[in-house]
Parts: sequence; structure tokens; C-alpha cells
Amino acid sequence: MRQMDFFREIMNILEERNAGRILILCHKNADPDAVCSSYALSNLLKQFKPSIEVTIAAPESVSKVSKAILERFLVDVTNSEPDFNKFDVIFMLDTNTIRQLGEWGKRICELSLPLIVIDHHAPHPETEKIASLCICREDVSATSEIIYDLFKEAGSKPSKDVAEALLLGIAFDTRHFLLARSSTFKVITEIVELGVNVQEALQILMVPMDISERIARLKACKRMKTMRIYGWIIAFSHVGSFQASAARMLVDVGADVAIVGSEDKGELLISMRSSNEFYNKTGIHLGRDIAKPLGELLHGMGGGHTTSAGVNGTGDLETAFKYAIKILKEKLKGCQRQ
Ligand SMILES: [Mn+2]
Repeated sequence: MRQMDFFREIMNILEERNAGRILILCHKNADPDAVCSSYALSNLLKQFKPSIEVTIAAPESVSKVSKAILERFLVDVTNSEPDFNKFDVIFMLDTNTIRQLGEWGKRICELSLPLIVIDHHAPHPETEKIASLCICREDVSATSEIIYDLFKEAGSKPSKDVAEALLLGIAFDTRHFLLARSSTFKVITEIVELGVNVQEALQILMVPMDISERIARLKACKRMKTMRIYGWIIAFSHVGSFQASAARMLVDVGADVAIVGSEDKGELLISMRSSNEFYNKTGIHLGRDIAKPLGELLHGMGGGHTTSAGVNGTGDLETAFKYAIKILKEKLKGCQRQ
């Protein structure tokens, strides 16, 4: 089985480099899946190499929920730029393009250190080029699930704390199991058997939305424009922050596809969400079919999942939306909404 070799491949790279110092990187505004999988991976590595030093870092900051989780498990995730040359091997978790690392991404390209990518997003060709090992599994719903499998491959079991962290990562990325696959539930059963109380653990994810996010969502509503493409309702809006949250909200409200962006001195950040119905009936993979080509048109990068994706680029938002409409029109040809 292909998967069964990943743990060994990681250990081989660590041994080749005689690695003593490891850096684990999460994407900007690291979510619970990113920080929990990083924490669990660091534990796994230490089980097999007790002398290893692991630093976990995320550019800018981690999300509010992630902060609460890190406090609970007493884990440190730094947001100051690491001295990359100090490390022997770099891991990139829950992150499929170096763009999601901001300025740090450029630094990583200049290094000659081995880079190991572990992610559940569609692998990006640019990432594959610079990575020594790419564990990109689209068959699972969270990076935390991949780390759980690594424990199994290693013939080891996570501690109760680590199991709980993995549960939180999975719960977050599957919107509390709504998007979980059958294999995800198998993992959850095993986590429960390790002594984790699911109901109790999930409480930590129920952080009330803060005022700035609620205001961003309301602004996104106020500024929203909609159009129909072959009968599908496409919503566009712009906010300075919380683009992903706003896009999610617009789909909840009734859009089939929501595209929410921000423009800051010519730098564009765009989040997209689509309904499950949209994906099921059109087969359009938001990350691969829309975000990726849009990223290329904007001289940036785009990628993501079937119903959630992001794009970075340059230019103005008006033009970016026009490009998005053009791509959607092409892809939706022959997919009239019934
Ligand atoms: Mn994830």
C-alpha cells in the first residue's frame, strides 16, 4: 500500500540529514487543523527521535480558535520569522502553496533544505517542484487525519492529548463531521477508543464569533452583487478581512457560489465557497477548476478543495471578478441549473 511508506520516507529524510532541528510551518492565520496536525506531528517525531528539537511557526498569526487550542495543550506556535538556516528539515502542513506562507515562502525557495509537505489539498505543481516529499492526500478530509495515519504506519499510538488535538483538527475541517467521509468516522472511532471524550473536546471549538468578524460579514452582505450564470446564483463581495467567513456565510444565505475578495495596494486576496449541490451537480472543483486558473490570470496562485478555495494575486478586484465570471461561464457551459 502506497500510504504505508510515508512514515518511513519521512524518517529516511531525517536520518539522511542527521536532523536535530525541525521546523514545522503552518499557513497564515493557521486554523485548528493546521496547528493540531503540527502539534501531533511534533509528538510523533519526538517519539522516535527523542533528542529532536521541533519549532512550530505560522506567519502573521493563528486563528482565534487555534489560540484557545494551543493554550489548552500548552503548545507554542511562533509568528516571528524563524532563522531558516538553523534547521535541518522543514515541514509544511495543511498548506499547498508557499504563497500561503507570505514572505517566508520566498525564503524557503532560496534554501536548499529538504521540504516535506503534508496536506489534504490538491497538490500544486509548484509545490511539488520544490518539495523533497509531498504527502498530499485528497482522499482524507483533514491534515490531522493524515498524521493519525502516520502514527498507525509507525506502529504507534497518539497520547490522549494528541488524539484529542487530532479530533479537533478533523472536526474543524469537516465542519463538525458534516463533510466527513466514512474513513473519517473510522479514525474518530479509534480516537474515542484512546479515551477522548468527543462531546467535551468539541466545546473548545464553540468560540463565539467576534465583533470584527460579524461586522465583516454584514459589510459583505451590504456590498454584495449577484448574477446568474446558467441559472446558478453567483455572489460577489469585498471586505478587508474575513473573506473566507464572508464567502461561507453568503453560501449559507443562498448563493450557489460566493466569491469574496480584498484589495490592498494592488495585492488581491480572494476566498471562494460553493454549495455541495453546486459541486455535486456541476462537478466543478472550486480549487482546481476556478481558483487555479484565476490565480494564473492574476499572476499569483490559487488552489483549494472541491467547495472551498483561495486565490492570491495582483491587480484590481473588479478585473479579478470579471475573470472569475469568464471562467465560470466556460466551465458551466452545458450545466444549466434545473
Ligand atoms: Mn486542513
